[in-house]
Amino acid sequence: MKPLFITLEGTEGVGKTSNLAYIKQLLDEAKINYIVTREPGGTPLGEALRGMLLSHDYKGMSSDTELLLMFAARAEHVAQVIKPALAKGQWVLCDRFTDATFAYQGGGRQLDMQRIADLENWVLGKLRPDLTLLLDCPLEVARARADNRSTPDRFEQEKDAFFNRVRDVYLQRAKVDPNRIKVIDASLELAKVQEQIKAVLGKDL
Ligand code: Z5A
Repeated sequence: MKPLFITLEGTEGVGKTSNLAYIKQLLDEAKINYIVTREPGGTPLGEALRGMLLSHDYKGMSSDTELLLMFAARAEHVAQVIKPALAKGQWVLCDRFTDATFAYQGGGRQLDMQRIADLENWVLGKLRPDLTLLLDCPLEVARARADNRSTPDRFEQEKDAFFNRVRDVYLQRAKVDPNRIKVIDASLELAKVQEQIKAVLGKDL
């Protein structure tokens, strides 16, 4: 079977980390050989860039710089981790990928979507996720969950309007590409969210 490249997306606090553990369990049960990784990050250089991207030390970072750092981290990640894993037959489970750039830098920061698409083509070539699980829930629900956690990072301090634009772009992308992007209602209790994930992933396991 062709190894799958699966990504997990959604606004902050929507439950990606919580559900990643469940997806790993499903893949283990199906005896799939896989790696788990994340963006921004996934390589030593990518993790260093992640530190800069999330840090309040760079509060005034321009949106173009932010976009280019996301893609610099991604270029390294794709070359060093994602493509080699897929070539070895390993599935790749990635916490956020390029849909996040369209949503956060395109929607949130309102950068030109075509410019992001050009960078996507340049950095990824033909590589695209096979399946994207978009965990979606209203902002108030995700915010209430995220608010229980530690100090907000540079993105988490953005205002509601920013996150509403992020969510809108994610949902628009799912509408345009429903075969790849599966919307999961993440406002429900965890067990119900997991049922939906199993229903989607079950087809490939
Ligand atoms: N970013 C970007 O701008 N452009 C890009 O191209 C990329 C990323 C790739 C870091 O991402 C930031 O990078 C991100 C976008 C930007 N910033 N933001 N915002 P990240 O993925 O590392 O950060 P995050 O979105 O804040 O994810 P997170 O902190 O890992 O949150 P989460 O994984 O979605 O949520 P969680 O930790 O699993 O759950 C939050 C809480 O809710 C926790 O207490 C859970 O126990 C609880 N929870 C989860 N599910 C449920 C349900 N169903 N019911 C009740 N409670 C629940």
